Amino acid sequence: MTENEPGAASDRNTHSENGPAYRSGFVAVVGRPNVGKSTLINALIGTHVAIASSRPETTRKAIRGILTTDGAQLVLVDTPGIHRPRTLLGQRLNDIVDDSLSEVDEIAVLLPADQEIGPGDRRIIARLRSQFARTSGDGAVAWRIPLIAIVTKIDGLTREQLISKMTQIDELANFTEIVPVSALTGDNLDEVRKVLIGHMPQGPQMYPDDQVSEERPKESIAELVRGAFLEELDDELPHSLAVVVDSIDYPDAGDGERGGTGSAKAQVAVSIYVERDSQKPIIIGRRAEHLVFVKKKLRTPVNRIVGCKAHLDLHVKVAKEWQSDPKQLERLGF
Ligand SMILES: Nc1nc2c(ncn2[C@@H]2O[C@H](COP(=O)(O)OP(=O)(O)OP(=O)(O)O)[C@@H](O)[C@H]2O)c(=O)[nH]1
Ligand SMILES: [Mg+2]
Repeated sequence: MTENEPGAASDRNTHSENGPAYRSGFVAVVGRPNVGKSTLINALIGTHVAIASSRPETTRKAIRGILTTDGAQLVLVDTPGIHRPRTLLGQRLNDIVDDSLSEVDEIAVLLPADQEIGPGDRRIIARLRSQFARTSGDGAVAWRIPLIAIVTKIDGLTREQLISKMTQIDELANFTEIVPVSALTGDNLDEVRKVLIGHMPQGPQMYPDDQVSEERPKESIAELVRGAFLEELDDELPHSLAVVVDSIDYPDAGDGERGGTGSAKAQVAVSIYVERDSQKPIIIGRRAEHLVFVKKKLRTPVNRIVGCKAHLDLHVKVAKEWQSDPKQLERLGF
């Protein structure tokens, strides 16, 4: 049997003596702002790894969520929504998407069922074409890695509407596969997992079974705090927020044992930056009500991340016009 004999290579790639081989790799999850990327990743993994909100441009970093099944491990890379940037921050966010596309095994393009396909979607496809399309000798265009279209938010659509949507998406590009889903109701989530795993190359398990994210404690807590404020504040202000966890001070081993129940707490120092002085009181709220709400809401998840009881110390600060200032952006981690 030669290397080139039909079937030989593919058999070796997908099966071992003990059944199907383990598959693993990276999936970039891309799409316009607000199409449901972060919500879908949380639903696929079954736990909260990325913040999601009704406001566009919620995600600002390539958060890596880890989905582990019996036969595969996928690293789902959440990305900021691709959009026309209005600020330096916007440009940086688009750059983050470019970076996260550079070394992936598969791309999931999300298109929302409740909106028409628009110029934003076409721009994204054009960009992916320039980077990932390959024209073969006979002029046919193929993708260098699988490009899966995921039709999100299908709850609320009739069957006819969904079929028509799938047809339009099929005409948008020659996707490797198109799969509809509702992250809200869980409808077809299993199929999305199956499709994404099915197109992964063979590879080893990279993370322990119970690890759901690659974020470090400081990063996870900063995102949780920003997410809680996004939820609590109902105007344009959330866009002006940047959150940095400056330090986590763990109690000494001796302190934790005092009284037998671990009365000493870890101290988590958090800076919340706004763009202007006038925004500070809005973030803090009357009688500090927003700070109190956020601390209360995050008590349990922060304790879990830190690994013991923790006290969140929230400081609201001003970083003048940070979204357009290269120095400030760098300081804030962009
Ligand atoms: N009806 C419905 N709403 C959804 C679904 N998935 C997400 N949403 C809502 O869509 C909004 C945006 O969700 P996100 O997951 O934050 O979207 P995103 O694409 O990550 O947004 P950016 O990070 O800003 O690019 C939120 O209000 C979600 O609740 C779904 O399956 N059905
Ligand atoms: Mg997001």
